[in-house]
Amino acid sequence: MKSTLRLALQKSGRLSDSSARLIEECGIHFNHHNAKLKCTALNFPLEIFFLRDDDIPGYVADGVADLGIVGENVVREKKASIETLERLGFGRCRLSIAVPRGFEYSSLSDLEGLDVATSYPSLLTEYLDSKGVKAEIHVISGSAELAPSIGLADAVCDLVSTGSTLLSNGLKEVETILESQAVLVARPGLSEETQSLVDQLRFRIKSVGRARSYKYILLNVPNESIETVSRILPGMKSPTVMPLAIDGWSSVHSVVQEDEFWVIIDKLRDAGAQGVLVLPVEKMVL
Ligand code: PRT
Ligand code: ZN
Repeated sequence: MKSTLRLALQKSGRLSDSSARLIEECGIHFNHHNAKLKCTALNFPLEIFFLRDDDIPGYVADGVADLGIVGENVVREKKASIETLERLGFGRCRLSIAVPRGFEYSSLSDLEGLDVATSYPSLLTEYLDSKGVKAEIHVISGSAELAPSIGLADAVCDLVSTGSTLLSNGLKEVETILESQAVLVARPGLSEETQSLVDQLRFRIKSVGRARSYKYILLNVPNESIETVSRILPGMKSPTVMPLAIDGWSSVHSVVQEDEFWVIIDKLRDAGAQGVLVLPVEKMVL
């Protein structure tokens, strides 16, 4: 029997849409109806399981699924024997300690002997131990940020992305324990056939990831500036240069990294570039 890859995704939550979109951008199509726990991809030997994020590391470690997409925070908290294959660039957040705004905080030792509420007891204990601080950890399953206002704890340790939840609960962030994002995880010791499917999927995921950080750029330049522009826009090998229908001008095509984009644009303008168009890159394969 031909082997099928089994991938666990979050059923419904912050990672669900981006995880499903990533698989679609890998050219793998599937019909997912909300009520279903499982579906089969139409054009790749892949079965997708939809689970609670907290269960994903365990299911992958136990071999119920071969791969999973889940937050690094969950992977690290659960300590399952799984391997992180790729960081996926979405679901970014940090696990932080926060205290009430009026708390005069100068260092972690200010938490000595106090009560801290969290859903991440293992990561918090590890962090406090590594700094030699002893605090009382109260495990709660969600909404840790409410704990200080109802007298349940003196501080919290929870995920933060924009910081607005902390702000609206009168808390301030004082320590970051972990920076997290969604990751692709796998069970070690896969069969050769399954491993080869994992490699194919990883190759596609990498191509999609690379493409996301690049933009395709087209611009018109006077011929005497082609050399300068080619130095500014090295592209993958070198830019494509094509003559325009009017004399003395060329169209230059290349790719640029998004985070360098605005610096590059200023240099191109100084070199006499005009009519700059910027397009998304769908995949960057080899
Ligand atoms: O039902 P299931 O168990 O599957 O989902 P869940 O409710 O446990 O998790 P979910 O969907 O909330 O989050 C899934 C994953 O998204 C987390 O494990 C993180 O890896 C990632 N992620 C990214 C976040 C956040 N950003 C985030 N902001 N997870 C939770 N939050 C919460 C945080 O707990 C706090 O309540 O959002 C609030 C803070 O947000 P800001 O923007 O106000 O700072
Ligand atoms: Zn969860």
